[in-house]
Amino acid sequence: MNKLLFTDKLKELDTSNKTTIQLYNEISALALKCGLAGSKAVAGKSAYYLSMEFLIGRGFYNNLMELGVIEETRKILALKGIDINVFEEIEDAALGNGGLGRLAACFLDSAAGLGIPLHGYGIRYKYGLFKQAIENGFQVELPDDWQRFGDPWSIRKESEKRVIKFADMSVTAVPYDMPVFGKRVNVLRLWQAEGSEEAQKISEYLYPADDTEEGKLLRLRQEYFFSAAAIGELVERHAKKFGKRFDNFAEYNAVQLNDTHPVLAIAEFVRLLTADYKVGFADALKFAGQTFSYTNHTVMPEALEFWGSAFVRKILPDIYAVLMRIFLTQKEEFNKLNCTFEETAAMSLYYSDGFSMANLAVFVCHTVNGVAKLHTDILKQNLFKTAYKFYPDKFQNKTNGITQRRWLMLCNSELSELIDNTVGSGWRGDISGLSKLNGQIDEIAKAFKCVKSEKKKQLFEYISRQEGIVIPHNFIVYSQVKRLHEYKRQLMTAFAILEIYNGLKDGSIKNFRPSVFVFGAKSAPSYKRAKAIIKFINEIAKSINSDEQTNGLLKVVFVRNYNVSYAEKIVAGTDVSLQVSTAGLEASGTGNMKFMMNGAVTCGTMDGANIEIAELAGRENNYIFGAEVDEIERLKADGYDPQEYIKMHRNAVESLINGTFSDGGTGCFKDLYDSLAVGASWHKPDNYFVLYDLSSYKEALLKINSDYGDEKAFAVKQLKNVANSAYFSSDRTINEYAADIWKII
Ligand code: 26Q
Repeated sequence: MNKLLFTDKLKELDTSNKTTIQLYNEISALALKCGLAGSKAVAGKSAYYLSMEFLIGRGFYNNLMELGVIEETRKILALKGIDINVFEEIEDAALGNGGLGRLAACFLDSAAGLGIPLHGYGIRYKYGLFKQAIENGFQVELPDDWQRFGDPWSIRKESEKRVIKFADMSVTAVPYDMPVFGKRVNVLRLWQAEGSEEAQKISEYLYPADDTEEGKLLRLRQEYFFSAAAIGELVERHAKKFGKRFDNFAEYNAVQLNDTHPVLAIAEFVRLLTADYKVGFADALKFAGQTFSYTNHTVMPEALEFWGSAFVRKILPDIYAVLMRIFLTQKEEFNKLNCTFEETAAMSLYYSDGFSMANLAVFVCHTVNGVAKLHTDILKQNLFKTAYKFYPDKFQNKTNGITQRRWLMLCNSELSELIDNTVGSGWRGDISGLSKLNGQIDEIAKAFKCVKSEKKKQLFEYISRQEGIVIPHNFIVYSQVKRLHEYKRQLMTAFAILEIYNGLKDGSIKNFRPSVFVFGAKSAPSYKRAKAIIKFINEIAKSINSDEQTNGLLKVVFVRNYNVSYAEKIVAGTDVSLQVSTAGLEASGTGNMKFMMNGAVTCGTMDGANIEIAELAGRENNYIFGAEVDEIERLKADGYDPQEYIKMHRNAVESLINGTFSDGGTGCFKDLYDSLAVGASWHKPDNYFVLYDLSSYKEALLKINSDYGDEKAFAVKQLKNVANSAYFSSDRTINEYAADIWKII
């Protein structure tokens, strides 16, 4: 990057009479040009991250920071009378649903930062994750037309387009490259579908993590479309260099499959090698095994991709044939291994007349990883138990991480400066330096408190502008921001708030310090109960916020359209991070890490990475409550009956059906009530143990509230979290992938 060239050009830029969008496009284009100046290709091995989602967030500030010119840009623009913050009106690209997509973005950032050649492959959706409006307390979805501001960070590579063939149509895949800046410049290559109207539909919109059958065919097309484009390109590039020799393919290419969504890439690789390059089937499958590795991100059965065989045969007959052939190979191998009938069934890629993408991935890939210690253990003991018995060496843990560049340096420059002033700025280059803070915590507790107050003030100002809710500066901030799902238990937080509110009203809770609960969450559009929970929280917020007897003590905010940019503000301005999933169900969580790094204590269950957070920052510096995995298993085995808990929490639970809150006549609150009391669809009553954990949750929240009274001691707890958060940098995670899975460092 030629910084001087950039700043000179920026100084020369005529900014008069230009709209914010014009300026945004011009400055971005300039930075892009300067940023690309130093990029170079690698001669050796590269890794490729195939993902249906990249939740990159706003590129402008992050890219300027990575290029090392954000401060100069701020100053130069200020001289021209422009506040750099005006570009916040440019919305961020939300090409992902949640954790899995954001992780992909953090990984790309870390790899570039570390100088590791890792490139992303995905889909350039015309519409990203829907924008969320709240009308009368209900979620309403609006299209996210993110390209309407232009897309100055992408470069269309017309000459590198490819044709992807389905039985009933051909589609052109046109690559758009987004550079990822750091020690080296890597590329996120997103494919756009072009051709007939039908063809264009393939990259029209992102699936909003739904578990419905609707539109499944289009999703299958999406998955094949981008996997085939990526694999086609890698294979062709290799063939150009080495002729028809593929025994060395894995010496140059490592392909990471981000969950089951891109797993068809394996079949496409085998199809290509056998059909176009005359490689024998067994060899092609062997080379695939050397090349591919698979990450599992969820144990929820409805999120594991399973394709009906008629579906696949109809639009991808050659892929169908390859899958069947891999299935035969599996059967032979399982016979040799003397697997029982049950064991064979458990590992088969083909059953119930369909294909399990998870079983295909586990069979072929050289490595399978979970995303937190507990999650990997669950994969070994439950989901992939049989495969673990026969192929134990395939399994690894890679606890997730987050990039400290976006999630600390960019979103919390005040805390970053305090760290600089305390231990020097070495941590900016090597995050492990954060741990030096451990020796100085007492000394900086007061200064930390000031930083937190400042970040809370900024958050409150933003919330007041966006949501029209005013929060006084002294409020403790408890936040639960993540996708809305029953297993994440936002409903449990809602009930806990109601009980605290009732306790304040009837005087049973005394000495309560003013607190605000901040929620941010999108629900999949067709997930009825999740949408009902959003309405319920909004009804509670309306009623509590307008109660003058208590609203000096308790407030509830449901922020609209929670996204990466909102998250940057919330993680910095939060005191207490709520991570309360049913034990065993949250694979890792990554929001928990962002909050920790910004000095929030975790109020959470022993689930996902919470366990590792509590281990590293000290259980005494966090608030762990609720049933652990063993206990949940036992409850399930013994037949859990929530009736006695419904009685115990009657006031809160019955507010769903006794008219305290209105669901606008939809009956959706009654559905929620039924899901707790009698079960719903294929769920047992209180399937996620909301009522079982509610009492201990409320106690934990009240304990935090009381501990907060000792300001110094509480700041020390928060700082202990900051000081021990380096492990959760995605730099550490990516180094582990690069060394243990891709073997490129
Ligand atoms: C499946 C079928 C049809 C349509 C959509 C989907 C689908 C889409 C997205 C299924 C799952 C997802 C996303 C899963 C996800 O985000 N998992 C999260 O991954 C994070 C990163 O590893 C973890 O931290 C979270 O715990 C995990 O929930």
